[in-house]
Amino acid sequence: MPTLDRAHILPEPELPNSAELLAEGRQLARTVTVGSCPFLTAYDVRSESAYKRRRAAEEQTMLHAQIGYRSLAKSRRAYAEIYERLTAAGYRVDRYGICLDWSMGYPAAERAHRPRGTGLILERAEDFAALTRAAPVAPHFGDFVIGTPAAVENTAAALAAGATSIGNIGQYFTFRMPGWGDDVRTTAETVRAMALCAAQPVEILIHSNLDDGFAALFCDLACGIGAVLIERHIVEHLIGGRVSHCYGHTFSDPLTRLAFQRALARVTDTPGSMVYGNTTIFVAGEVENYANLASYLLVDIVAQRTRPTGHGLNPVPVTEALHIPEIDEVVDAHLFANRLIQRAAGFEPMFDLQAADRVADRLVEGGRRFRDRVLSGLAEAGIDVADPFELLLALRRVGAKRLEELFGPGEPRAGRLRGRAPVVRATTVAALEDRGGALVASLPPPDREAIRGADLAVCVTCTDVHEYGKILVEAVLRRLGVRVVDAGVSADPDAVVAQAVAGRADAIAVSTYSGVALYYLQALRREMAAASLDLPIFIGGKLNQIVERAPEGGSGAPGGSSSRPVDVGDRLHDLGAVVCRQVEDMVGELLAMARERGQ
Ligand code: B12
Repeated sequence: MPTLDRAHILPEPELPNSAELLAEGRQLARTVTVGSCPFLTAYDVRSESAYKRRRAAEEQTMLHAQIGYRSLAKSRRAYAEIYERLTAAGYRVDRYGICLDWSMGYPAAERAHRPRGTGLILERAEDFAALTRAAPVAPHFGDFVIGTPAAVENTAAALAAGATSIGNIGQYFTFRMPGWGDDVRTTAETVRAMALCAAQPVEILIHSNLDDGFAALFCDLACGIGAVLIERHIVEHLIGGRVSHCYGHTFSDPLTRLAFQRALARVTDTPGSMVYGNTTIFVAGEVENYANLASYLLVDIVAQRTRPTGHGLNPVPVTEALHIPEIDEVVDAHLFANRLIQRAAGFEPMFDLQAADRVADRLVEGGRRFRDRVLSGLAEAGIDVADPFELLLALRRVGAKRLEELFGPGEPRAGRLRGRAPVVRATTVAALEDRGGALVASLPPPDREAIRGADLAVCVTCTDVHEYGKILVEAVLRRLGVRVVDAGVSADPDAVVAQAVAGRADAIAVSTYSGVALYYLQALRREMAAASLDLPIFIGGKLNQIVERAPEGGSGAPGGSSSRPVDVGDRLHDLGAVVCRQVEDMVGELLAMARERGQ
């Protein structure tokens, strides 16, 4: 396998200087400081980490609710109402994860004409404080603040609003906003923003959701612990801040979920931000989702009781897979969680913590090996791994898959995912591969052979960080003998068209989840017309968008003021796309194409 080379990773003759970026961030800390907010006042603490340490010492289980609606008024109502209703029921919500829209990552001055997703947009710095003023609950600005081109301005607004937990380093590594290609600026702003946090007189938790970052894509869970160690190296050793980790979305196996928490406790003593709900196991049925909720929360409750790490636990509303949960649904999930915490009191003796610790041993050992190999491999390639800017940008550009292939701690094994036997198998990517295999195996053999014999090629892409739909589609195509032309992740339509042309694709497959389905398809159609390319388009995922009013002149730019996204499947169909609610819909079309070719 070819090794890494600086000339390919960082070809720019000149890059921003880390020492200057750090100095600028520190300088800014003279004027930008942590403002007051009801949470800090009510609990008489200077930061959330002090609160977390206190609660952990009292052996209290903390809870995290995720909120963020397009409308600020509704988000403020949620901030107040969830707190009031849980307090009235005799319970407590410790923190709110404020789910900003991804378009908040564009610098404010450039936001007006950019696309938008489905989340909360705070137009002015005062809006951050208007939200945190609404109740004595710790504000956690965990998305699209640090790690984006708007990192400094958003971090300053979050600090001034009294937030002392701000993220997200995980997103820095994987997220790219549509039309934004300047990763040098994104990285420079990220380093400045982290220096601004590190220079505060109170402890700021620089949050990283591992699942938002590389961890969701690693096939070896030990690489997730490796990512924690690499991020500690950057944030704590090179920048002087404190990094606080979140995991959970993709941790579906109870034993490894528990083991990961215990491994994390061994490699860092900074309080964790939250353990995210296991969202990837949620299905359409609300009743079934109560079982899903209980299955992962019980593990998390026992984990915190037996080894408190300061994380808030996140009960995911049972409607999460269907829509952005309403206020009532968030309250219900928290009532459920509080009751479960009470009922879980007698469960600890039934857990085999030694079994979890044996897995944790392997995670920690493998994670350390991964960190060491990544850092020495990058150093050999000519990257200065003591320079936070260089190291961040190099990691982002090399990406999770290649890092794991080159430096994963597992033994090399031909034919395995990433070419290695994992130290501890991560469930998600492997499960998608298995699902793809099962789907193909279930097809009638003549259909499989017809597609196999047709020599088809499909250009596959996804519009945002959600990559699982793409991985599943690729797994199915590969097993059907269809050549995959990979147009990458978070790819802009012009790049997809270029890739489809270069790879002589017979169709384009788009997976999309970020609430821009219509906008994206319209842009893709324009690019295809410009390149005189006429191919079938398969589109699947979360096919919705906030549409303010019927788009005029066919521009389709996403609207702003209405609050809920709507399904745009019919409109995608009218634009000539094959709307795929499941992968089988694409397979049927491929079969028709294959038969046509065979005639
Ligand atoms: C996993 C997940 C994540 C992971 C993604 C990991 C990764 N690297 O891929 C992580 C944690 C990173 C994530 C992040 C976010 N997420 Co998310 N995420 C999900 C989740 C739980 C599952 C989506 C998924 O991957 N499913 C797996 C696929 C294989 O299954 P499926 O969706 O059922 O798809 C089927 C078909 O649609 C089809 N299919 C899919 N694509 C295609 C394409 C083609 C061509 C074909 C033929 C078929 C096809 O295949 C499947 C089988 O039939 C959904 C909620 C849900 N349960 O759907 C939210 C969800 C998609 N996320 C959401 C949001 C808002 C976000 C964030 C913006 C939140 C935030 N503010 O931070 C961030 C994104 C930014 C970032 N960098 O962090 C929202 C989207 C809202 C909307 N559009 O209305 C959802 C719906 C959650 C919610 N209820 O609010 N997320």
